[in-house]
Amino acid sequence: MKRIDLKRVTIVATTLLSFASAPFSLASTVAKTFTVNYTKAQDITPKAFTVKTGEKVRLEVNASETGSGCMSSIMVPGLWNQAQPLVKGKKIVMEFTPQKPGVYKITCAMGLSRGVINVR
Ligand SMILES: [Cu+2]
Repeated sequence: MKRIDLKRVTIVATTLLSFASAPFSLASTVAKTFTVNYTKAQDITPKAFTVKTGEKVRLEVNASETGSGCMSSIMVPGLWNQAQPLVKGKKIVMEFTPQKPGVYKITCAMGLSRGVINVR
């Protein structure tokens, strides 16, 4: 019969435990959640937000209609750089933590402005 290496078992158990607890201790919590609605006629509403530097923000976009043409995607250059397509019934979730104060535009993929996020 093989002898169980207790030291090794302890190391494995400790490693597993640290992985298990990591998502709770490392993930920062969302300080503010904003929900906006998208329609073709009104684009996004509301269109202006104020947040604090260093606080994690969650921006949820509910698309009531599927976007078409130029404004059919959404992004926040400098805060969320990957354009997301606006698709009816789908919720887009963007989470970011602004590091520098300033005025960040909410845009389409080409950079046309449709709203702002003021970071104080
Ligand atoms: Cu565009």
